[in-house]
Amino acid sequence: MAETTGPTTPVALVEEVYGRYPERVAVGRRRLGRPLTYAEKVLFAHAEDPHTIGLERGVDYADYRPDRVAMQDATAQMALLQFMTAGLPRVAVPTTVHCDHLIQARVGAEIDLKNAVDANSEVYEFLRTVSSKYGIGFWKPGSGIIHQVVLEQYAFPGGMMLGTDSHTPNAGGLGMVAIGVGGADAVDVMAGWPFNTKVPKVIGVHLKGGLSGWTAPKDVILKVAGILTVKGGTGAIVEYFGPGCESISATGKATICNMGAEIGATCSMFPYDDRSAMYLKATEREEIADLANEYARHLRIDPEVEEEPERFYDRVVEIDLDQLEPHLVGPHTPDLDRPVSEVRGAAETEGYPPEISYALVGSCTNSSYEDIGRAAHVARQAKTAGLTVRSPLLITPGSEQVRATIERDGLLEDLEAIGASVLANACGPCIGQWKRDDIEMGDRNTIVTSYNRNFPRRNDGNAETLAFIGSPETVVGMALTGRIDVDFVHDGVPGPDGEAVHLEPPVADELPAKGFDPGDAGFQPPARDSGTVDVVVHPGSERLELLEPFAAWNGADLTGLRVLLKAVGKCTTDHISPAGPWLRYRGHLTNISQNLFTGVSNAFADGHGNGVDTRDGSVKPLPDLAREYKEAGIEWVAIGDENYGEGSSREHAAMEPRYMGGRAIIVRSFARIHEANLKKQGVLALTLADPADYEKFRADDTVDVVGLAELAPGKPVTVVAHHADGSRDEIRTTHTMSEEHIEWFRAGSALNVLRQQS
Ligand code: MIC
Ligand code: SF4
Repeated sequence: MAETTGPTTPVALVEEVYGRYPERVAVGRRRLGRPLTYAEKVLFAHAEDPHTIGLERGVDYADYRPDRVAMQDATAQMALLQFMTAGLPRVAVPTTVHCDHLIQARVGAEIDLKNAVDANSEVYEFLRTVSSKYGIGFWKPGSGIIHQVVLEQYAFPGGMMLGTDSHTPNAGGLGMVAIGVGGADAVDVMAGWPFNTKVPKVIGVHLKGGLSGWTAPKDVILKVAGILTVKGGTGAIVEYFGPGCESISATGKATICNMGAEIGATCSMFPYDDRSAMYLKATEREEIADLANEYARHLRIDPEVEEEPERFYDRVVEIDLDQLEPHLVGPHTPDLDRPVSEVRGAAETEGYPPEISYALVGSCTNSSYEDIGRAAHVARQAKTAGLTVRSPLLITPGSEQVRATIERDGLLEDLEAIGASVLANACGPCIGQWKRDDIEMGDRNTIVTSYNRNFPRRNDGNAETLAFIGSPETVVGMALTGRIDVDFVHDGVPGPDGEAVHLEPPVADELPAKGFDPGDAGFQPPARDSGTVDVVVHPGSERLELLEPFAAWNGADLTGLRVLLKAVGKCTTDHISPAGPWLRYRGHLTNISQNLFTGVSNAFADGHGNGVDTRDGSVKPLPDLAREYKEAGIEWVAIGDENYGEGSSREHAAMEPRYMGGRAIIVRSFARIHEANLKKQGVLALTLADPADYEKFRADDTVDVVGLAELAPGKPVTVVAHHADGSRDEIRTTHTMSEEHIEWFRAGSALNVLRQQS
């Protein structure tokens, strides 16, 4: 049991983990009869039992023991409300909470932070006390974005962690298996249970050559996203290898791993190298670097794998960094990739508004010292040439440590000198926490960001905002031209006198020469005596609500279910349970359920978020329809398309349907975290055996899900759609439920099982 959770990973923990490597890696090699990828070594080192753990990648389920758990404020509320009901005294593994998602960008860092503290005081107080009581470390608002803080303080090569945020894989930049999960998965581990998941496949990305010029780490992942697409990484760990790795800083590697979430990967990771050691030293973890050096041969792939990658990876992708150009992806999806040099043509053909209304640098994926340094180098050159930004430029530093350091080193000043504004150390516009006054809802406009997501409505709630993603230096270059149809890399930036100004490729220190300035760090350790801490959830609160258990399965087949909706095309968690203003209700299931499916395009009703009440044919907002069905005791299913639930780890997207009477979600394919979240909440997550059967569901069907008494791993489930004209279709679906997952369905949710057993 964890003593207590501190502000950094104790060396003893790392030592204990490394101590297991030699024997466990040997067991892995022996059992598999072959050399190992790096991901496999980390997984064997964290297996519940390396001698019996399932071996078949993409097939077997396995139990792992992660070293730590991290949660951000928007997901921690629901996770901790669940943990509280388990009746346990303390968390069983080191765990931290980070306050970053609830800060709205409006005026600038200081005022925005103060406003957030006022506006969210009830939630912050809940998170602070609940953390203190259960042995969890608490990072207060303003301390930074979870993934940056984790990289700076907690990540270590060869470790394994879970985080209730899909960009948790950021820590893969330091060689960690860091997996984004829903709150219920985190609750298991905090409760002392293993993390159960399918043994991941392993995709190898072979990096040849080296990064240089305008090409940044971001461009590597934008390219990979273009190759693998938003579902190409599903069920797989993406492991980078080859000589190109050493040309990328640790924080650059983290950028690449962070955005691996956008291709659906379980996580991404880089091998341990000198750049990792440098980063560990710069962040005052020299002892961990020394230990990692001692175990270095385990913290990378076996040499045989490097020689013949095709034999050992499920798929190999090759990227020649010498040839890689700066890229820009979007709009609306992170896998629509183009070199910056081709954006002009695309803007003309596709009719994207060429003027950039805003340029934004930062977010958990691109806000390191090096990122800001490269952006600042571009800014300095621009200033010398007499340029200022032609589009407003907003900067969000990733952590208080980065902010204090870039301020001390004058980098913020460089950016401000060309007209940039600095926002609080938080997610801000990346998660729709952005109050823009320059446009009306519905105005079509273009923004460029160095963020990781660009789904419609994501940043400002406006479906007509087209968001493009590039590296920080690309975003600053574009802010200078103010247009996406100017190739600033090759053609330069129009200068004050009309002559083109040619900017030199950015150069910056990857780590601060004078060391990091911690700033006002903001860590609060948990109480030693939890008995002294009261956790208050006010009964009438609109922000927090204690959870009632979902009802257990009554043993009968599900019959007469209505089809609440049939989602057409992309249906991300931002469509199912949008963020932005709704982040306010992340601790209140009843209130947040009023956003259910509001972003979805439904085959049966026009616009977004509408559905047909099959009782009288009227069209109404989906949350209202779901609530009316619930009140009338009518249960329902939702039908989805490919990669349903892509995006966030927010389990609200699974809890809300469950709470509102949804019993099954039937789709062409699922995104990993969302499928796991549905199963945890006792919702049947069913995949159409024949994707064409999607067409068979009609608005006025009633649906049965039959044979549930014989529900078994690997056994298809029959869904019967009864059409209004009296005809019917029997549709075969598959599922990924193990015995344990079936138990959750029967009990009503995984939490109900935990409650019974604890
Ligand atoms: C996101 O980037 O979408 C978020 C907001 O960080 C989410 C978590 C959440 O919805 O709270 C994620 O990526 O998991
Ligand atoms: Fe925050 Fe955006 Fe990163 Fe999500 S992707 S953790 S919202 S900065």
